[in-house]
Amino acid sequence: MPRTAQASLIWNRDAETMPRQDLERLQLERLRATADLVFHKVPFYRQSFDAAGIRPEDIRSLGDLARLPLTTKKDLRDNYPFGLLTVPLDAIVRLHASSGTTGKPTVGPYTARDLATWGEVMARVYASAGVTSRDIVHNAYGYGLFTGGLGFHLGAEQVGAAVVPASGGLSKRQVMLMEDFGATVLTCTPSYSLVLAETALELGVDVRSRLRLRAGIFGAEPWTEAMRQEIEAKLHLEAFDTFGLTEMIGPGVASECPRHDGLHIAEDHFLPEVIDPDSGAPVPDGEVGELVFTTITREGQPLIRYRTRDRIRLTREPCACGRTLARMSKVLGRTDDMLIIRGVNVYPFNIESVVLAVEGLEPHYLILIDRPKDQLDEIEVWVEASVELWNSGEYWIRETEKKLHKSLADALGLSPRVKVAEPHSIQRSEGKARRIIDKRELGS
Ligand code: DLL
Repeated sequence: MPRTAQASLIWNRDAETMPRQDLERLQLERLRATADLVFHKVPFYRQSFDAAGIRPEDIRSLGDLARLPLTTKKDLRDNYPFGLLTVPLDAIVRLHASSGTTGKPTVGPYTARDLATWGEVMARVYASAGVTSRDIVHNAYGYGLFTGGLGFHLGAEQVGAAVVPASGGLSKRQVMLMEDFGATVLTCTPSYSLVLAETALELGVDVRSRLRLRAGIFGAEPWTEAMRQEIEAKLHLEAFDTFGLTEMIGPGVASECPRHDGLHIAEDHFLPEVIDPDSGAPVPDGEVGELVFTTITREGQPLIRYRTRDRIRLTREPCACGRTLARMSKVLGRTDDMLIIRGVNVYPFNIESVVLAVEGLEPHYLILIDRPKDQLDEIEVWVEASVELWNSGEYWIRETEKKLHKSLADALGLSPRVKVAEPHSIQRSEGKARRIIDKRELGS
């Protein structure tokens, strides 16, 4: 059994356990103030409110939220870099950005008050994983423009923990520091946590006896329950899922409590909705749809009904932990990462669960999509063998390939090519893992 986190704490009991009625009253008040602010300060929003035929004073209930215009990533790009600010630049004290794979990055500007909000919501993330001033937090999220490093840094300081600003990379050194400093909490992407586990193994550092990790707070990329089990077993800690995006504030938007039954959304700051990505119509609680957020306390760059493209389910049932805040499911993929292979819809997220259920395989995999000239699309899944499987010889490797093929074919409804690859042959990532190579996009 992995070590478990300390008893969970509730950082801001008033906010996190507020009766729903009171919460909704607060949300409405803050929504109205935000709508008023953007309408009067941001030309883009004045135009889009006008086009939708709504004015801030028309918002009388939370139900009116659906009448407001949606904001998309394209709108952010069109107003790059500072077109959506509500304050003059001299009130901005920090600028983050997310590295778009194409074109300009998405900008995250903060006023001093926005930074204070970030510290508050990040403190909640740590507290719900049981982190206190007695902890040593090894923070291996990347420091820099990415919000992961500095966001987790800020929150650790807020709860009074000792934070080690390790950032990503130099994994051997990281293992040494975790051992020498006695880190009790690890924060990084789930894929990088596996790199650290693997590095410890290589160095002969026994995770159980020589490291003191108790909790890990992992996010910034999708990961399955099967991956959680792998990480908990390999690092001997309790793994918490944590969610956020640059456009909202960075990490701190939603995070798990020890029930691990959904991620509590800091709903007093970020108002969630779930919509049908095609029609834009609201989707009832419990059903999968696209997550949409409105910031209701941001000062520098508030966003109205921002389409995250993340697919989730929402529940507003109170949690056994005492929090009344709505919970989102793990991210089940993105509306833009669905692959269509020979007409079949394939979500990469589903591939991970299948891969990890096959014995002898490691949680390192790659999905390759190709369209050979004048032929149909092909999908190929490569997964690394464990050292034991690799050493057991050709026969067992082929048998495992057959099993993998059958499980994937059953789950996906099409017949992928599979390859059980040599240990350590798939490139590791220090931040967000890139597991899909779509050669169709590369025009080959
Ligand atoms: O990834 C912020 C963050 C840092 C979150 C550290 C958690 C921990 P961006 O780089 O703007 O911000 O990417 C945001 O990453 O829309 C999701 O698609 C994905 N994402 C973030 N957290 C999770 C998660 C940060 N826990 C985008 N599970 C989001 C799945 C996640 N996907």
